[in-house]
Amino acid sequence: MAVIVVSNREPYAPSVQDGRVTWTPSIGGLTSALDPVMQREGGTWIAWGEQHPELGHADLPPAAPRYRVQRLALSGDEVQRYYHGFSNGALWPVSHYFVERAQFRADEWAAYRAVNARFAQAAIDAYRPGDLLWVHDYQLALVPGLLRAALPGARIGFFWHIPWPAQDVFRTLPWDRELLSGLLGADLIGMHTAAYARHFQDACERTLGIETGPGTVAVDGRTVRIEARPIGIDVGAFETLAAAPETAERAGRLRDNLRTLVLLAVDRLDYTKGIPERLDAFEAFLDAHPRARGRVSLVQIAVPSRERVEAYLQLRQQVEGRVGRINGRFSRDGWTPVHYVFRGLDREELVAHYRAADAMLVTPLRDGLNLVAKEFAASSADGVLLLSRFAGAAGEMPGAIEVNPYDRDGLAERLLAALRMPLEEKKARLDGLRRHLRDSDLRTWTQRFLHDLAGPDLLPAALLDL
Ligand code: ADQ
Repeated sequence: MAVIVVSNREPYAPSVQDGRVTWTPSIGGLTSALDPVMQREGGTWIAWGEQHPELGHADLPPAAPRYRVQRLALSGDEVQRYYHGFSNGALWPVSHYFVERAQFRADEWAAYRAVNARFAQAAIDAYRPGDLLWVHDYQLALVPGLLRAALPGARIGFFWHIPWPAQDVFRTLPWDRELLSGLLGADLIGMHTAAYARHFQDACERTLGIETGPGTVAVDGRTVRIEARPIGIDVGAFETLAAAPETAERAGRLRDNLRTLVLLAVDRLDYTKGIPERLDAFEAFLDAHPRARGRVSLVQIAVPSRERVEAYLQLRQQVEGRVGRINGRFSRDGWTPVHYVFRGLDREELVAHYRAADAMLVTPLRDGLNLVAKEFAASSADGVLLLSRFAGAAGEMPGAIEVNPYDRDGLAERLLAALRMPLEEKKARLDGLRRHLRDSDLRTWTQRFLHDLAGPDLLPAALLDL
């Protein structure tokens, strides 16, 4: 028995120099969650080979291969319509409640269907009876249905990493029935929160007219389970890195350079993350509290994302415009209020930033979960987490200060409260957050999902002691 993972993004990305190929782990939650399982279990990971698609497959990890990555080469047209088009131009905005940004185009929907069929076929080719199939995320919603049609007895799991919106928003999608039916090919569907799972069941009842029970949907004589299973992080890895002397040194250097209290924000540059709104709140804070000028700085790290989509180009201009305006208005005596970094950081640098921050601003307008909030809580020694009530993680993290990203002045006041919080309270809040993070660690999350998908009889022994 083996595990077959199907995801849009691949776990390692290749680079080629002088004819030699180097594979580097991809940044993000999915690789760190699933790579250890694949290394234990062996199997196949099917993904889009974005860079060097001519490398059709790879046995990974490079030093001691344990599983195969089957890389699909997508044509420029497929990437444009399936990925930038339907996935990121329709399904992403609707799922995050940005209906007015969504564009519904029949040709993009057709490409989405065709590419989903290609992913499904690759999984069917790799499948051997008894294997577990685990499909990920909104780019591949039709894959479970296609797998079910070809492999009626297979065990198929699906995890949806972004919000599932309320039914009145979901039904703006012209192809709502097809998407739901596709997902219902799975045996077990995981979402980050109970509210998303409820919305999904609502959609099954109201769009498809299907009967649902507590956490279940009955379809074609099968029972599909819908469950809230918020993803965890590798708490141990973050704690170890956070405690390393080199990290303390780096964090110290960052603080020495800034010589102020440090507010930190780390996001993909995405309109769902509330970056312009956060900058506006910081400006309101500086306007309202002249004594903070020269004493507080905001470090905004933004990873470039989806740069071929027009909305993301506009967002970049909005963000850079605001950074320029705030710095133009307030900089003085060698103090710059906003430090803007437009690139990804490696793990060591990232944790040093978490360590250096007095307060972390995680203020998305909408977010499936938000891993940055968890990573900060695992890494910080005495910082405060401000967390948007619209992030899926908010329900799990009562030790954070809850904020409303739409309330500029309210957010500005919360910033002040965070910076004034007594040390004992900060530590007590972080302790509470860490206890929760350890109980719902990434490995537990992965293990439980596969355990419940396989059922006790089929469960491979190696999964028990991951
Ligand atoms: P994302 O929208 O990408 O994920 P998030 O959950 O915050 O959002 O994960 C981002 C990851 O990238 C984190 O591990 C973070 O450390 C890393 N990252 C972000 N900025 C970085 C930077 N500048 N440099 C280096 N690393 C950076 C989607 C959903 C989320 C959901 C996850 C997991 O949108 O809601 O939490 O999947 O399911």
